[in-house]
Amino acid sequence: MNSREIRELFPILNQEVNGNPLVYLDSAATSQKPVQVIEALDRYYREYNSNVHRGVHTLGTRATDGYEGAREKVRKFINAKSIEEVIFTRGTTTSLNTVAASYGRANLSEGDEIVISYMEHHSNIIPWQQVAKATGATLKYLPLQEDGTISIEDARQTITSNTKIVSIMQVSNVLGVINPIKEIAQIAHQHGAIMVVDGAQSAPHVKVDVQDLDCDFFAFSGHKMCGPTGIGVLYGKKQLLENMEPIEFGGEMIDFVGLYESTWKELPWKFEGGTPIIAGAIGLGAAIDFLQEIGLENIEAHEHKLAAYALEKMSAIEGMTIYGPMDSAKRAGVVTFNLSDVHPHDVATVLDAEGIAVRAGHHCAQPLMKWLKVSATARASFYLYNTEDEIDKLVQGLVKTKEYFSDVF
Ligand code: 7TS
Repeated sequence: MNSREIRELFPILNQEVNGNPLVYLDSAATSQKPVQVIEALDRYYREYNSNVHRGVHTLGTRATDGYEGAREKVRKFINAKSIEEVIFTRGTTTSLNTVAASYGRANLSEGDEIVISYMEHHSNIIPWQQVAKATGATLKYLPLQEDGTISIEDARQTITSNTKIVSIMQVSNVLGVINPIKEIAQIAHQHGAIMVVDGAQSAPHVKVDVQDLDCDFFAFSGHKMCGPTGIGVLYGKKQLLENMEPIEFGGEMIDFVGLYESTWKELPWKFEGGTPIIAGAIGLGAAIDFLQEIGLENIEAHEHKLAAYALEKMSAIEGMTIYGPMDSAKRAGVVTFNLSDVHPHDVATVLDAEGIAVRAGHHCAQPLMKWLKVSATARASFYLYNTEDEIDKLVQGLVKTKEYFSDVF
């Protein structure tokens, strides 16, 4: 499938915004959805909407098959050993909070250390701050190199025998850098710590193999990988999940309920209290089918090409500051920048008038903004449906922005 054929599968892209063809460069916030996913959701609600795991009736069985079939698709997608290791959640945020609240609270005490990095998303910072406060553990930050990458040497220095949990993003939503998760997991394991991976920006863009990474937990969101909002995944190694307590209690997750004591279902259902996100999971399954048809290696190669093109064209604009490594091999399809003294919100507003959607702000990474010594940045992020022609439009829009605010240059 060429990129024009891929674009045609995304109906939303075929529209004008403010009188210009839409150029959607905000996929790191949420990706657009192909017809396959929209139709899978539509089919579920029109043809077999029903609750799961309870009915003998035909619709209930079809819904259960759809929901559990999606779990098997996720298992294959990340190469987990069994479906017991695949828990459906609301998204990356819920997945990381589950690990912190369940594993963290049970396994941390005073003197223990949790290691994260300066580039983490708030979802991979605050749950650890909270569990550190509750248990007396200490939160430690892996420093960044000057270009925003993590060095193995720094990981060796920061992770010690006191470290119990290391939690790092695989791909940064701001700098676009791809972190050496496999090597960091090895260091964590040498010290008896577990490795948690925030895969929100990697699962959509690079081939993920949780067994090869040898991570203990891996969290990601469906909506950033062509799936619906409200569905995500927590992968965890079976022996860890088996020893963990659920954090939500109620229907669906129980085996037996007495007046004062109850017991839980087996994995993975003990972590899925309440009516699950049935349509979401089915939609995510359709998204995975779609991504695999295109091929993750093709998506990754396409994004590297776009990132290289964008870095080259954007860095030629006078007054442009691009954050993160300039070597496109070190990054995925995210380019974060500031244009001279123009506030990033003004940059995004002028671009929006041209039909170009970028994000401006702190990108839920305030500690990283502090490290970069800025309060905010603008960010263009690419996915399989973006083209070099759209990057040309972005560059033209940025030149226009510069002219518009020429008094500040
Ligand atoms: N981790 C990373 C690395 C992310 O980029 C995001 C969302 C999350 C966690 C949280 O994911 P959620 O699906 O639970 O919300 N990142 C962004 C972003 O960069 N712009 O908007 C959301």
